[in-house]
Amino acid sequence: MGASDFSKLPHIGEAIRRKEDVRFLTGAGNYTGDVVLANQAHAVFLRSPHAHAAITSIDTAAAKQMPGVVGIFTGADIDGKMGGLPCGWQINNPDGSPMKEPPHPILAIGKVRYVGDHVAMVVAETVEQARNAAEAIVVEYDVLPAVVSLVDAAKKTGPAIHEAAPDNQCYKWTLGDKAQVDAAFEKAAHVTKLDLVNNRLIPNPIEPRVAVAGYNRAGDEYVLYVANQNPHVERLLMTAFVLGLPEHKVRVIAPDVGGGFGSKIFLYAEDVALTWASKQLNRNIKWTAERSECFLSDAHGRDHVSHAEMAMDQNGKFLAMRVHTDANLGAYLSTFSTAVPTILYATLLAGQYTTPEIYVEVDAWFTNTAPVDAYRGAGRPEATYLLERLVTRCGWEMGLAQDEIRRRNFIRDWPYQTPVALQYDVGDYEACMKRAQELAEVSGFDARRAESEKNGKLRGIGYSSYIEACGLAPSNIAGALGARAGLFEAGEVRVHPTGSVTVFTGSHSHGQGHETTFAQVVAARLGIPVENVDIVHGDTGRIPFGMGTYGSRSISVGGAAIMRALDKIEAKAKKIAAHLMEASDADIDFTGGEFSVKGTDKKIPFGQVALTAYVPHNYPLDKLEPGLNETAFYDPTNFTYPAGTYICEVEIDKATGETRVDRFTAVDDFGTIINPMIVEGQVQGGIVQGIGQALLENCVYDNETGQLLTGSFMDYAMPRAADFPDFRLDTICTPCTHNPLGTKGCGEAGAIGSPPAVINAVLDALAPLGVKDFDMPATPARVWEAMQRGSTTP
Ligand code: MCN
Repeated sequence: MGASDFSKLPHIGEAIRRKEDVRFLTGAGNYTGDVVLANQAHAVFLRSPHAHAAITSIDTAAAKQMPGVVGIFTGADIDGKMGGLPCGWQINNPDGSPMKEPPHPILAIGKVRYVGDHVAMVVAETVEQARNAAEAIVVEYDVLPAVVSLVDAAKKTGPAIHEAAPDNQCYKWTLGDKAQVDAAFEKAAHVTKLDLVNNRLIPNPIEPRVAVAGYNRAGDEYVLYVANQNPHVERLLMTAFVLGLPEHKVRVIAPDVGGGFGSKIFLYAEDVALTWASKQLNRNIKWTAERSECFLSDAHGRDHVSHAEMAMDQNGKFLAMRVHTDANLGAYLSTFSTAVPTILYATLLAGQYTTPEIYVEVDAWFTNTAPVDAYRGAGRPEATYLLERLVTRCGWEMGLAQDEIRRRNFIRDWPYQTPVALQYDVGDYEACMKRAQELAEVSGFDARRAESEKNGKLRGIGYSSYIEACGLAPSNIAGALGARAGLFEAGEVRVHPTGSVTVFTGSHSHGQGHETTFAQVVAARLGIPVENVDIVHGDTGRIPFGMGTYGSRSISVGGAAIMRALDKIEAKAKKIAAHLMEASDADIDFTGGEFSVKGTDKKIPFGQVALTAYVPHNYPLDKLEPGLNETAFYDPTNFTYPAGTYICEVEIDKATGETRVDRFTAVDDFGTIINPMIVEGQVQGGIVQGIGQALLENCVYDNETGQLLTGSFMDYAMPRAADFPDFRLDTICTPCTHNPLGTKGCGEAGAIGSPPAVINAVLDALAPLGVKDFDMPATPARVWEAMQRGSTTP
């Protein structure tokens, strides 16, 4: 079935309430924290108090004698018994040499490299006993100078964090033709330059990381319950790269998960240590991160310092762009860390514009900070922030309004091959911006600004026209760009004899509502009620295979795999229907849940075919197997390219610098929409996270000691509902041309598009004071300080 026919089916585009919410809202969710295994012990991790130190000795003797202690493990106990945590993406330097890939031990061996690094694991009968014993471990450290900030790392003067990377550089990576870009700059009528920082963020999902590992001696089998976004990948990495176990001996279950935002994609040391120790101690073991451990040791996000330049002709038409970015990878390579500032970032720097030449250079550095990896948007927010700040500044310098500079450079022909490796299939950027301007009531802005002025406030308006590559998959593209695994998705559709359906998907839902939207897809195709479809996810023991959820890929890749399985179901069901109605397979139509014979009034319902599949009394069994159960894998040919224009209006208190978002408008193109209510929720959540980065959130380490200064919610400000106006949201639709649903991902758009809209608005408000530059977050203190320094900024 083609995307166009699919979009017209009942249930598609219907704002059905989330099926899963009944269980979540009535306290019936089943999270890893709810899992209690028999004979369960508890683990606590002793973490490094230093950013960089040699471990001179560890004495666990007294701790081992503490009440309730079952076992204590240090780096020495695991050394040689397992591998380190793997990195899933290979990046090469311009000369073809591979990136530096130092070992990432499960428990520190000889040295600690960030505050929070794992020094020992204590297992005891209770959490309190484990904590007491951890405090009794005596560790002697020889404290070393630390390299904390990106700026310091890039100077290459700091102490080496890893032997394998003596100058702390992991890789240099380039994209584009430097000579051609430089030549284009020579011919430019005007060059706009911009320095900017993309602030470091801490993910903070509501549910902390948590895991329960179990070992069954009878079958020499393991089970790991874990708050994770991609259980099959977790199992693959853990068994193949770290523990050397046969994959089928480990079952990974990610039950209900209370948010991840990317931070639960990765294989973490705790998951491996627990699984391994469960066999050593022949005990089931549970670990739950405390909130302060989440701050210290969940992989952080962003942390770029960049310089960007745009060359233009006299009309503001973009001729070429040049970008240099320093990216912080933290102390070790987390699972997807190396792909974030490269493939997921630089390839999006064309944005919505026809810039013919782009050259990007990325230097990636190790520092004595927590590992940095994908966080909602992963590389694409960093690209959008840079580009949309730069474009707005180009407009200001050329005397062009924010919409005009964009309009003059929008891509209008599809498919469009960018100079940075991607081919956009379809879009309508002008229509998005036009609708956003209507919804934002842009024409009334001057009057609103005058009104604000009367009240002692500055008002500014900011635009951001983002694009993202999501539906992260195409294995052929990802493989060519360095992925060490395929990025397809799998799905199984099991039609039961009574006509109800269970779907097993490799996608994982941790807040995105898959149990509803995937059921809508299946119900629409089979013409059955949505209630008759159950979605199973997050269990390697029940689902054929899966690559999990990230990069807004689930509906477009996981949903498409289910569509493929449904194609097979339909083909087989038609054979059964043909047999029942004594017609030929080719004469059978299937619409609205009924099979009919073309040109006749013969018809039978789907339920009758489902029953017959399992009661095949008069079947030609030599030609048709019983059962109606199909599995499919789907690997798309391209990414999907959602895009949109966001318009933000802020009001700034002149006396205090307090910035309030007064209006926020977002118009997105997600192609065909399965459930507009769920999509709206996704967009709202993303915008809140993006505005959080722009106004409030900032991860700060002490630059000397490497101590995390924003290690609690007292110091790390999360956005709250009261910080926001009602958002003005709408969508346009240009269906994706290459997946059978016509969908484009929506799960990250809000977080990608919103930060530059907010900061462009802040700068617009501050422009009368001469402020030209500003880095996130726009806290009152920073805005006030910018107002004081005014035109002294570069
Ligand atoms: N959808 C739709 N029509 C479309 C596109 C999507 O109805 N055209 C629906 C989908 O069926 C799905 C939801 O919207 O129910 C999101 O779909 P999609 O864009 O495919 O994104 P994923 O399901 O793959 O989710 C991943 C994305 C990412 S990468 C992050 S990070 C993120 C996000 O989703 N983390 C979240 N949203 C989150 N929401 C919650 N509550 N918690 C998180 O941790």
